[in-house]
Amino acid sequence: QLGHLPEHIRQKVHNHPCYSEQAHHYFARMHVAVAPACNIQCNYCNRKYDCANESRPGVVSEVLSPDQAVKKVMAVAATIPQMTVLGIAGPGDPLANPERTFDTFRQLSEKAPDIKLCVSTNGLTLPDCVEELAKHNIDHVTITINCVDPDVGAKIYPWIFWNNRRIRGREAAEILIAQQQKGLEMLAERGILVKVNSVMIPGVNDEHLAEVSRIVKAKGAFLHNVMPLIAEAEHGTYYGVMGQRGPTHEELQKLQDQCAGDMNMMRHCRQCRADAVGLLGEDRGQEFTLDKIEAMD
Ligand code: CLF
Ligand code: SF4
Repeated sequence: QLGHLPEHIRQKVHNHPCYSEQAHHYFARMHVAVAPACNIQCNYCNRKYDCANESRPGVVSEVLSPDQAVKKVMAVAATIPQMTVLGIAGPGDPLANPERTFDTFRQLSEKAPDIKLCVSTNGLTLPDCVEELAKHNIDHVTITINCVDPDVGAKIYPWIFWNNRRIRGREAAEILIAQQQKGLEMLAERGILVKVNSVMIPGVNDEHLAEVSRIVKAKGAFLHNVMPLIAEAEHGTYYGVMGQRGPTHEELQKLQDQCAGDMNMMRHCRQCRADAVGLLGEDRGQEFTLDKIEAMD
């Protein structure tokens, strides 16, 4: 599966469980939930739970300080040798909490230089963070891009918080889309691998995502991950006042197949929690709660 990739890219993905389908059978990732705040509102997010752009919604992760997070990573690394990747994916937006996120990355790049660092973002402040991401040798960035058309975006994002004020409607979507696309171009230019996550929302962006896929590919994204909206009361998610449903398995697969003609598609995403630990689909987080880590000292 990886044979066709140039050697320098193969090196970056061969042990990353999300970027290589093959790797996910053997290598594990962990997330640390150091990023509570968010700078946008997605209609499908009710804020009480983990960021639904990347993490499994409907669960609440225990927020850690950067110091606690580093302690946890060191404890997990000592217990699970297959753990190759540390990701920050919530519970809010990692780049809306830059001090906490970059303090964690800085400490880890010093204490555990062999662990790959990974981050997932809605992209609003991404262009301002590219320099800093490159400084910490971050090779893998996920941007959640649900649209490239502000009219579609206005149905997904009621507002963004931008330059100290709240901006609503089409204007908000326009700014968010421009920032996401600029961030993607800047990362691609530096050779940082970009995965694009899109949340498929039937009746809102389902017919638009094939175009999103073409555009992000043209701008140098490495991988596209179309994820289903999980719109169930028990997951704490909802779709505004529209009562939007999630796609069926068949609808999701059809769209993934449609995009696959143009783009590498990720099909093994498990929509993990913001504090997930272990192989994809496995969650060993309960073995590494803070009280247990403190007790390991
Ligand atoms: Fe985490 Fe995301 Fe990095 Fe992977 S998860 S920050 S790229 S290390 Fe992976 Fe989980 Fe899907 Fe995310 S299976 S939700 S794609
Ligand atoms: Fe919620 Fe994530 Fe959207 Fe922020 S980016 S509103 S945390 S789903």
